[in-house]
Amino acid sequence: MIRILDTTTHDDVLQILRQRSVHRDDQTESVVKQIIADVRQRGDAALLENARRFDAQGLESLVVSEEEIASAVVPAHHELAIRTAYERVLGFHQTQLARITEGWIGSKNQFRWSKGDDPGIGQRLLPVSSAGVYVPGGNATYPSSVIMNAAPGFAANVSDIAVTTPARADGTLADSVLLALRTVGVKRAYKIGGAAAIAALALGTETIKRVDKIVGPGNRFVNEAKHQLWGQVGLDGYAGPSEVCVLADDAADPRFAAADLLTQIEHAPDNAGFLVTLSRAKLDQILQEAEAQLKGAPREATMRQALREQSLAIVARDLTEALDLVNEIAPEHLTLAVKDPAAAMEGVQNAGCILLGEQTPESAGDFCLGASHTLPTSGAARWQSPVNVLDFLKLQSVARLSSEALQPLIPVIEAFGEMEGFPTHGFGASIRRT
Ligand code: HSO
Ligand code: ZN
Repeated sequence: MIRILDTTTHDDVLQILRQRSVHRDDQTESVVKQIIADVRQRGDAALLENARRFDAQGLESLVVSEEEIASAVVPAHHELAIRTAYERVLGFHQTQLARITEGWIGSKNQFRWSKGDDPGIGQRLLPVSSAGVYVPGGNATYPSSVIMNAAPGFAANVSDIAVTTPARADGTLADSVLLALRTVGVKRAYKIGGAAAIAALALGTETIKRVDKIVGPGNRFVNEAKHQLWGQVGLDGYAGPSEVCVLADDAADPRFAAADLLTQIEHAPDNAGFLVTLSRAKLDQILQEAEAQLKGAPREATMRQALREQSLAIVARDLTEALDLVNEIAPEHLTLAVKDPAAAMEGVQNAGCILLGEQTPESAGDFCLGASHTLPTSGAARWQSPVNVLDFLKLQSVARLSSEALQPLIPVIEAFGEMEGFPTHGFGASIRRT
């Protein structure tokens, strides 16, 4: 059911893993190009047409009304879960902001540090004015994604956060999504999905004010739209189909390892599970257990397809080689089901979220640990971070020199002016010589 690789052919395995990359194709590219051009030209009319075609035939308005948000009702335990997750995610990112700005001057939405007399030479850190959050819809409902993308933005003190998400076929949003919007405190929300939503947030329409930064996971259309709108708006990076890599040594409990492997491929058939073990016997045990857990699961067909088409199981010779493979995979989620997970983590260079030990289920990361579940996928963990407060903040460089501080720099500026053939640059300094 899953392709099994053996690292006696180490280089071949590496070659297979290195083929992983962000998905792009010509057809998606041209469809998305048209959608963006249409939104640019016709604004709301294009959005409504798009939403009626793909999501809700009878959709009347793109706007999620205040009444809709205010009147959402969910069972008490769902409400408690949403509140718990929100508080944990907000708290996690508020702590991150406090850590980052320790020793800086200022608070809330203006921080700065400088070397020399204030302001001297230093940096300012401030939130972007507005952000847009994309929440996927389609074959699932994602209240958690409202929390995981908007709460870090509020923790960064962005005052204007807009959310877009596709409506259901009857034109409504799920109560759980509405309640998440209410809990997090989102004031602007729109019923539009896919590439059109990203175009609307980036370019603005009559109804949707454009934002400075967009975050949130999405399908290939969403990611292609982000790619094409680069330079028009700030973007978080690539967060596509979900993945998990479970690294299990011989002591790992196969029931837990199998459960974590299957969790992530429940989303869609293009999701991937990677299993790396240190022996064939452990690999077989875990796969046998996975088979048992799969049988009769509500999304069994999806999971089987993901296992067959996207997933890999690999037997490594030892932990060092296993960690090498993990770093090649650069998985979105990494479960370390090994005797000493903290020591193993020291060898992990590339992974979006590392889940240590047997009592840290992958799904805790998806829903309520505190860190955002919007993570780099498809190998982007080599360079990209999870969504976090820094996505909503920007730095400015600031400088104020005194005459004494400037004087020794004048020959430097003049010299560069000479080297680069820009005498006027040099003169800007020479004119201030005392
Ligand atoms: N696994 C997804 C997040 C998610 N799972 C939302 C369930 N709902 C990306 O980390
Ligand atoms: Zn998930």
